[in-house]
Amino acid sequence: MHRYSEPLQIDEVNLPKPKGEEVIIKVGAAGVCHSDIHFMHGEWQKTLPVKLPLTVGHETAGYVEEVGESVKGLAKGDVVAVFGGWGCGVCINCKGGDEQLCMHARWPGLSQFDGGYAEYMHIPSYRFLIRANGMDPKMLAPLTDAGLTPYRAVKKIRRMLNPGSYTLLFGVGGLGCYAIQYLKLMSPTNVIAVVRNEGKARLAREMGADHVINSKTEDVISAIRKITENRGVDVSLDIVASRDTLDVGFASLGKKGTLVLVGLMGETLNVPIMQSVINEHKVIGSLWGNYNELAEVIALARKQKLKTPINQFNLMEVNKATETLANGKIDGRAILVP
Ligand code: FEH
Ligand code: ZN
Ligand code: ZN
Repeated sequence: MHRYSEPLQIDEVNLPKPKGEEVIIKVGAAGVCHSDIHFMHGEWQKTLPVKLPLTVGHETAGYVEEVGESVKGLAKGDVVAVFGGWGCGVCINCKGGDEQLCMHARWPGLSQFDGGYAEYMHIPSYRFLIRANGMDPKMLAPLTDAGLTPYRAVKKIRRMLNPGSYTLLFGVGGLGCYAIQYLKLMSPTNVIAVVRNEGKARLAREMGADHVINSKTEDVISAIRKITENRGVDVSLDIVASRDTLDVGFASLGKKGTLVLVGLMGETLNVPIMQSVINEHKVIGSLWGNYNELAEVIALARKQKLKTPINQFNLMEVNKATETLANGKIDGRAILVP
């Protein structure tokens, strides 16, 4: 990435020799995330200031290529998932196990560290890798972000759910496909997925949604009222978080309902004070996931419990992949394979 809002360039760049805890991996697959699109368009220059050029990509898996002399437990050829929440290891959040919330976060592909849109990737420490021999990097890479992010969010709210509860989901893209599966695997809730076209409706049903509402052909709020017999939903899990999904999601919350913010499309949330106080609403932000949660997601996938709908592009087609995603034409998760 040389300049914001311009196509990415394919460059030959130097690869450092790994020393100490460092590892070089051969990239097997790199997922393409909506956050990459926001980032590449310069929408986050203030929040995530970086010096360009930079290699993008924070959702990577591959094979150990070369290790530094202090690396433990990894050997050339091992299949590894890259935990992308690279933290300092010593701040209160890192020590608390939530490295993705590090006070000095150094996320690959979103900070001064080059990411996975490449043939090889330099990992500053083997502590950021999870060995997953026997798994295919093409299925593993999406788990490190699209799979991990909704997993953390569902873990935050699953104890609020019971067999009669309803969970509203906005966004049946890469993350939403996993969100539906986790909600059905980890809770007894009824999932209502809101989609914008028949392709996503089919995908939502395939992933296990109990109800699907097409916002292009139905009034979402009245459809939710009908499904929940006017009780409203217990949770609105918003993987999009745009102005209209937030407004509809909030309007659909029942008594003691919880809005979970995961998506980054919008900028602000309008909270109707009276409605939120008398109904005791909660709003929870959820960011990415931590190292242990990624290990749990990989364990789930290893037991073949997760479907991973992927769209494979060759690394050289990176601009076609990012454009297809930006135009909303990817069902599931797009991955780049060198
Ligand atoms: C990227 C940048 C900022 C916030 C969140 C993200 C996610 O895509 C990481 O999963
Ligand atoms: Zn992401
Ligand atoms: Zn830290």
